[in-house]
Amino acid sequence: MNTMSKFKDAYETQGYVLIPSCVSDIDSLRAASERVITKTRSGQWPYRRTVGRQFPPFGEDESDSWGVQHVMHPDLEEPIFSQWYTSDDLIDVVKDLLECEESELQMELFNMLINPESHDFALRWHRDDVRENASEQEERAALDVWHHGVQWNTALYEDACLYVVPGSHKVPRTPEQRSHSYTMEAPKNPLDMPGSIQVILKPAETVFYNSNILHCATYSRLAKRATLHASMGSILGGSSRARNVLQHGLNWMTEPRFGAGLNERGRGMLARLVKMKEGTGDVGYSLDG
Ligand SMILES: O=C(O)CCC(=O)C(=O)O
Ligand SMILES: [Fe+2]
Repeated sequence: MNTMSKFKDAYETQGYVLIPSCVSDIDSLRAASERVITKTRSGQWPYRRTVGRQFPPFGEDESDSWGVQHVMHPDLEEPIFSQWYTSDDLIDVVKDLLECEESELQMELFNMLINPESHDFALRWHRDDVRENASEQEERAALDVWHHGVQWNTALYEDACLYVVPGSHKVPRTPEQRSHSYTMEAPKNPLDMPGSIQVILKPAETVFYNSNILHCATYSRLAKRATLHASMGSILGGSSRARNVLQHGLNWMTEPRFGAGLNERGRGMLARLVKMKEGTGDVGYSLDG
């Protein structure tokens, strides 16, 4: 079995896979990240994830941030992010994991997850697009559908924030797992969840995952985090990606100046996203809180 088919096998059976080599220029990505983090923490960049809100829509009041939204936005003037998002380093992996052609890939989210500065924070156990109060039947129906998107975290510094339950992307929760994920509260100890593991990424490592894997995360104000957090989908899923992606507010991507700054591959991927967006009404939000 070649390396990529081993990765793909792990991704399919476990719902996640660690890949060491999707970043060739970590220094430039780190430098751009530092500039963007500074803008976010100083209030110059309004699109951020605020402490106290786990899922979109994120509030504006809290001053502490645990994420920077829309790092490819032209107002940030950091073209390295879209260059990397459309690079062979990533596209080759994503195509294989999604089992699609490059001409079917659609541009989606690209955010960054950072440590809050003055509060510890955490996300409860969840699947990104299935509510915690879904019945076993509803959960099974949602998980049985082939997932036409992949999400990833690429660590620019060591990152031990994320926890997952391997294999849970395909099966409903056991009653015990349900009791740990029915609450809106973040867990005191994530490893109390039956079957859970902590995902530890070394700098430049990436975890690709099915965002409907059962997962949670904890954020310490004392552990530096700058982790690129992105997703890509394939058009084969029709509008099945719409809510997951569009709830983050992507109107800025339809401005001509964004497309003008992309390479040809990026413009094709963007055009496919815009087409999906045009065919979709109000998507609402996947999760509360
Ligand atoms: O912090 C992380 O790595 C996970 C974030 C997450 O699960 C989410 O934004 O839904
Ligand atoms: Fe999530």
